[in-house]
Amino acid sequence: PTTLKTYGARAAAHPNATARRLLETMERKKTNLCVSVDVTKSADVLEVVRRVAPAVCMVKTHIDIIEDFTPALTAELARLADENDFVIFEDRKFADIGNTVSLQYSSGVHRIAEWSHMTNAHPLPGPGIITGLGVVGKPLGRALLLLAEMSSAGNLATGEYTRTAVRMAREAGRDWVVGFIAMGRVDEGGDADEDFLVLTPGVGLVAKGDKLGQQYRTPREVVYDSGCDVIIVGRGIYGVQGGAEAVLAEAEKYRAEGWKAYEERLSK
Ligand code: 5FU
Repeated sequence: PTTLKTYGARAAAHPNATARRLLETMERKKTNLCVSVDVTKSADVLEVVRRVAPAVCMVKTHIDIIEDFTPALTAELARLADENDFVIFEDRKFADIGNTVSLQYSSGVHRIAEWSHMTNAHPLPGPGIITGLGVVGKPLGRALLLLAEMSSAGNLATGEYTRTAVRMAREAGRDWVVGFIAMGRVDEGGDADEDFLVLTPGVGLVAKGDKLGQQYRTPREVVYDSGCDVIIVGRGIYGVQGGAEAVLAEAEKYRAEGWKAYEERLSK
């Protein structure tokens, strides 16, 4: 199964350029940590990203929360990604018909497809959402994730919905849909050479949740027990007390925990 293969071996066999880049970076930097930079000023985003860069394989953005957005921000993020060897994931959660999402992905103020290596979509509207985003993203070598599950209490992405999301990903092909937002290995039972990435938010070493339904598990629970590939951590890292120094130290703590859990999983 996928969970017993190294990130490096998976990189070598992957048909999608962005998935390959991510898996190679994970192997090279020994990190399965993605930091979610959910702050609302451009300078603060860049400050967090510069701090955590050595510890991450990926930086996740919500570009629509930035109050002072200009294209200089995304240009600088793209530059930092190349300089520091990480992948950018805009957590856009597209959820409309194919024609609309292709416009939302390519156009508007944010022009997401220009700078974000990876993005994600809800399978809710049906396969047209995958095709519509693919018209824009495939020629650029981008990658798409489907939200098969969510971390928040009471969410509706369960059971048959989750199974249908996995079926939609298989039908779309791994050269475009490279994996899932999920809480575990939703892709069990696939072909031997199938390789989906599972990226998992709701990760924290201290808090168990927030007041708005977020639910946290530890890196070990996510990577070792549940077989996920990438841990996504937001407030647990950028929200830590103690300023900029403490942010990198905290990121390094999550990186070490996530990597240890991965290494132990390989010899399960
Ligand atoms: F798809 C999902 C999900 O199911 N749960 C999430 O928490 C995405 N997220 C995102 O991960 C959410 O929008 C935040 O950007 C991030 C988690 O942040 P936290 O501060 O670690 O709770």
